[in-house]
Amino acid sequence: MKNLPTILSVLVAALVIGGAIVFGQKPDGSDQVVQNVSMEDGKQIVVVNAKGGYSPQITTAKAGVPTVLRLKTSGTYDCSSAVTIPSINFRKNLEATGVTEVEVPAHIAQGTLEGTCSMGMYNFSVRFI
Ligand SMILES: [Cu+2]
Repeated sequence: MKNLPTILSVLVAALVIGGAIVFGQKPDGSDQVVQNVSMEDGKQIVVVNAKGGYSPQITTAKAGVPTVLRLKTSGTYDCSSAVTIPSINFRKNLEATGVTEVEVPAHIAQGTLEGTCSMGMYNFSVRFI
């Protein structure tokens, strides 16, 4: 077991680096280091958190795939809970805490989908490439 200290130090390094990636996101969410795109039952799931703005602010996702935009709030009492996505005529006041799913059909999942708060001071975008 002479390699154990080496393995342990690699593990520690991985944890430190992993922690830096998870917590290294800039407050404005401009660095997309958090993996927020996944597949569920053949649909692409994009998670955007709404609280004091949107995070991540920019998401890159796959174009032409049926997509669900999952808007999550958690004690969100600021105006980022009032979401507008003009290109799909979506406008909703999200619950302060909850999950709202927005269907984005495959033919709409092209180019850039822009969302803003009702007053346009916060925004997020999903770039389908
Ligand atoms: Cu606002």
